[in-house]
Amino acid sequence: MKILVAGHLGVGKTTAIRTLSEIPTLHTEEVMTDAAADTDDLSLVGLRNKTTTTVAIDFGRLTLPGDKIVLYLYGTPGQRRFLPLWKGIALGALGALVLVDTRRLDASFEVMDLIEERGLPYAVAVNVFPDSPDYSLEILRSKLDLAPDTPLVICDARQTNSSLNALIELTAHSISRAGNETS
Ligand SMILES: Nc1nc2c(ncn2[C@@H]2O[C@H](COP(=O)(O)OP(=O)(O)O)[C@@H](O)[C@H]2O)c(=O)[nH]1
Ligand SMILES: [Mg+2]
Repeated sequence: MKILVAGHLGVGKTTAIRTLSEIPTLHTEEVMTDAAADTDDLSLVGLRNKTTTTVAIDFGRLTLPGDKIVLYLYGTPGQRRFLPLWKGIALGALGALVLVDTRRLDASFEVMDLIEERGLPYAVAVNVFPDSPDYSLEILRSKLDLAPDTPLVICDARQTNSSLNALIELTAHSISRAGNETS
C-alpha cells in the first residue's frame, strides 16, 4: 500500500522516512538554488544552515509488525508549485501522514488543502522541535481546524517507535474510512 508523508520544507519528512524504512531510502535532495531562495525562505523555518531542499520525492518501504502489510512511503513536498508531482503520487494512495511543526502551523494549511482536494484520508503527526510551542492536543486540533475523526499524534520523526505509532494511526484511520465508503 502506498502512503504519502507530506509536509512543508524542513518539517522532518526525509527524517521520518529514513527512520521508518527497512530498505535504504531513496532521496532526491538537491542543493537549493538562488532561484528558490525567495520561495523557500529558510529563515522562516529557523533552518539557516539547511542548504538542501526536497525537490521531488523520498521513498522507503516498511512491513507492519505482525501483519503482512507492506507500506511504500513517498515523501512529498508541501508546496503547491509541485502540484503536477502530487497528482501522480497521490493516485492510488491509501492516505497521507501530514507532518506539522507547531512553530509554523500556517505553513501546514497548504499541504492539508492539497490532500483534501485529492480526497485522501490523512492523519496529523506533530513533529516536536526543542523550541516548539507546547500546545495541548485540543488547542492544536482547533488551530489546525481538524475534523473530529482525523487522528492527531505527537511524534519525534527521529524515533522509530514514535514515527511508527503515527503511521499505524493513519493506516487504521484510512482502512476504517475505506470500509465506511464501501459499506
Ligand atoms: N529536534 C528535532 N529535529 C528534527 C526532527 N525531525 C527532523 N529534525 C531535523 O530537522 C531538519 C529537517 O528535517 P528533514 O527531514 O530534512 O525535513 P524535510 O524537508 O521535511 O525532509 C533536519 O536537520 C532534521 O535532523 C525532530 O523530530 N526533532
Ligand atoms: Mg526532505
